[in-house]
Amino acid sequence: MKNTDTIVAISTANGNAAVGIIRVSGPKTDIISKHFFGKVEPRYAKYVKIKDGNNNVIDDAIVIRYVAPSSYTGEDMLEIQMHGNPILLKKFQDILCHEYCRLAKPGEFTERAYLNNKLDLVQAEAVIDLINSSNYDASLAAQRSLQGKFSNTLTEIGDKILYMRTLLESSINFPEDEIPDESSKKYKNELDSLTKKVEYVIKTAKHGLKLNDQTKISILGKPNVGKSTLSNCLLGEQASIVSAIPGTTRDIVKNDLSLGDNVVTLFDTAGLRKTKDDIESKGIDLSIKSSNFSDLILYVVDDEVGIDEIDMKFLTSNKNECWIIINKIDKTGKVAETGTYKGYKYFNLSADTELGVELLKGELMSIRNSDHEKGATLARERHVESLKACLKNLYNASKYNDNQQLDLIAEELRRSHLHLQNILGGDVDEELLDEIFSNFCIGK
Ligand SMILES: Nc1nc2c(ncn2[C@@H]2O[C@H](COP(=O)(O)OP(=O)(O)OP(=O)(O)O)[C@@H](O)[C@H]2O)c(=O)[nH]1
Ligand SMILES: [Mg+2]
Repeated sequence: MKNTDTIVAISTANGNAAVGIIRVSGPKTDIISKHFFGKVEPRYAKYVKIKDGNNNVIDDAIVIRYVAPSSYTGEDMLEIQMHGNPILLKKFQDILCHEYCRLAKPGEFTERAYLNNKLDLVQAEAVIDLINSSNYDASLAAQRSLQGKFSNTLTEIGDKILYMRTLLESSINFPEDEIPDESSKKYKNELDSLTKKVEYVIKTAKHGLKLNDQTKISILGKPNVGKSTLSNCLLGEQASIVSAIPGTTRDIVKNDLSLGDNVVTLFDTAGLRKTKDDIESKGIDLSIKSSNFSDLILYVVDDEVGIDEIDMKFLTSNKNECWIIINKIDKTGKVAETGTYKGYKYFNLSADTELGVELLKGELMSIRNSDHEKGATLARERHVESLKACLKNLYNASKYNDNQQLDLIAEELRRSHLHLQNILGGDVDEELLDEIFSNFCIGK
């Protein structure tokens, strides 16, 4: 697709910084380059002076010229690296807009890259996911999608479907060459392997959907066991009030906790007990709610009291992962250690003296690592929906294969292929494209 407009945008974040970058893309790039910077060799950094209409030097800058199709957008492009002052950047952008360009819409550079076949739609989505990823693992997963890992998987499945369609076409056109039972068996094997593959991709895509969610960790337990002391200790600040009076924490205290490369949300909650106090009881309701939406519960007990039936009842009734924190070992003299108790990971520690807390932190840091090892890719709801639709067609195809209705199998396969193509951007409508690219920042 040819774009007649030349677009410009400040691609760096707003604010004062060492460097600020203006990007230009489109057919007038060459004219702009010659007019403002003289001869610029493609892909060489050239030091230039930028002037306004009155010949005042606005800034000195580095300019890089890219020639179509070897650029991000696939068009002629310029990247002008100025000093990172928004006033200077805006001034030069205005000068360019006055005669040569219009301001780019959000994501328009990437949209042009997509329209010029530099990226498929999954990769374009991965660009924004990479920029917005909320943790390191999510950024790695987005990068894998950007490199084409997810797209390649979809293309491989699509190729297999196409191969099956050609087999079917020949069976339909030359039925005399076929032995019905044998071909039905052959198609069954192909369809089974395709269905398994798509089921697996849906599973990993659903997993990828969650990667961008910040992990939620709640600290729960009876009153006075040291939940707030543990929360403060992990955060390294006095975020919650600590006191020897049971029932101190009434509300949920929510904070961001940095764990290595990741940030998780930590919730300190009201101690669980039966109470007639209306406010405390509302707080306890919130504690229970937080235990339901958390990815991990740190269930704290006081080592002087030990784990009783009420604690076990909470642990066994909870469907989310729970680790038991046996706190206050400075009083009981136990050693700091971790192990398993009745199937639950436990940690002996003292939140007050911080004995054993490093051990817990170390384990908390590794809670996302499994995603990283699996080589996960980021996914979106629309991917999962299309994959499910593709799977439904494959199930239907298997059903028709049982009755040897070859033309109906072929039709189901055609539809399943379309759903896969839509994920990659095959036949998507403009509304969807607008929705995807409008979530980008300007200049990307
Ligand atoms: N000796 C010792 N005391 C602790 C430890 N952790 C907490 N405490 C004390 O236990 C008391 C209760 O601590 P909190 O952190 O307020 O307990 P909590 O579980 O948040 O209590 P509620 O908010 O009332 O549910 C305070 O006096 C703390 O100083 C510990 O590891 N060792
Ligand atoms: Mg508390």
